[in-house]
Amino acid sequence: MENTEILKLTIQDDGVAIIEIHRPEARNALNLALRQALAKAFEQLNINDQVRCIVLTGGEKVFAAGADVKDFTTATTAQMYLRHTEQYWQSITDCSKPIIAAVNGYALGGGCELAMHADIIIAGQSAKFGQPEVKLGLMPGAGGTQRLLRAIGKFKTMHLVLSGKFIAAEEANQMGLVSEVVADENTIAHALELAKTIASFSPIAVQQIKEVTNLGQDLSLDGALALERKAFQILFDTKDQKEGVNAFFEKRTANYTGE
Ligand code: DAK
Repeated sequence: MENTEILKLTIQDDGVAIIEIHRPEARNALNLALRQALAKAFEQLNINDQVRCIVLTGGEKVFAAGADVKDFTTATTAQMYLRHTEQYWQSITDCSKPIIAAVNGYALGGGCELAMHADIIIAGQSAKFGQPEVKLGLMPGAGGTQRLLRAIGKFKTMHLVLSGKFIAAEEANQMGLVSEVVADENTIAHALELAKTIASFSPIAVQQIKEVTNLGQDLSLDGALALERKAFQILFDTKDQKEGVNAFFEKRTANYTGE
């Protein structure tokens, strides 16, 4: 697995991979190189059978302060278009394995959007979330308006994206923007523990759950329920499903092989 100066990758024996953004001098701002490295990391981890769950973090101090605004000082519309940075975000969206964002410190702009690409967000108590693009004469461009809308509803979203204000982890938790708030020093450890638990389950069941939950939110209820039912039925053709049920009755820990 490739480690770069700005992105550290670790794959543990328990099936958990850790991606750590490391640009402390710029508060982990997401420049082009970082976005490309993130995309590559997610693509690699997605096809690595040893990896069953991914923890994405910015380390102990800051998650990410957004896009690197130095890139914005002279950029033209055509240049911004031709960068096609949506392809890098898409590599994260396309990852079939569960992603847990472990957020300490600021998750702003593209950083908040990055956290929202995860499936579960664990926030340290001092974490701060926000979409301050409006203060720069801009607006969110990597899903901020739309993912917030789906997570916290119109009025909380409008409040955040129009005011640019930062909110604390507990407020974000109450809104439904994060999954859980923990003590700052426990954020990464807690995310790793949760990832380990998820990694111990059947990877097919886990990936079906992720796929159906994500697809379902943009479908009609009837369509989404049918999708869920079909995915549920498909799992009966896996060895893991039989192993899970047998292990329950044999009062032992299931050994899921991903078949
Ligand atoms: N970009 C570049 N450098 C940044 C940065 C950023 N976003 N945030 C911080 N830095 C740099 C600072 O310039 C400073 O550099 P030096 O002066 O030391 O050289 C260093 O990091 C430390 O920053 P501060 O001195 O400001 O540190 P503080 O702890 O006092 O404050 C802060 C931390 C994160 C609250 C503050 O730095 C801040 O407000 N940063 C800017 C946050 C922001 O506005 N973020 C939104 C950026 S716009 C797209 C998709 C998405 C996007 C764009 C396009 N497409 C699909 C095309 C996303 C846009 C954005 O995220």
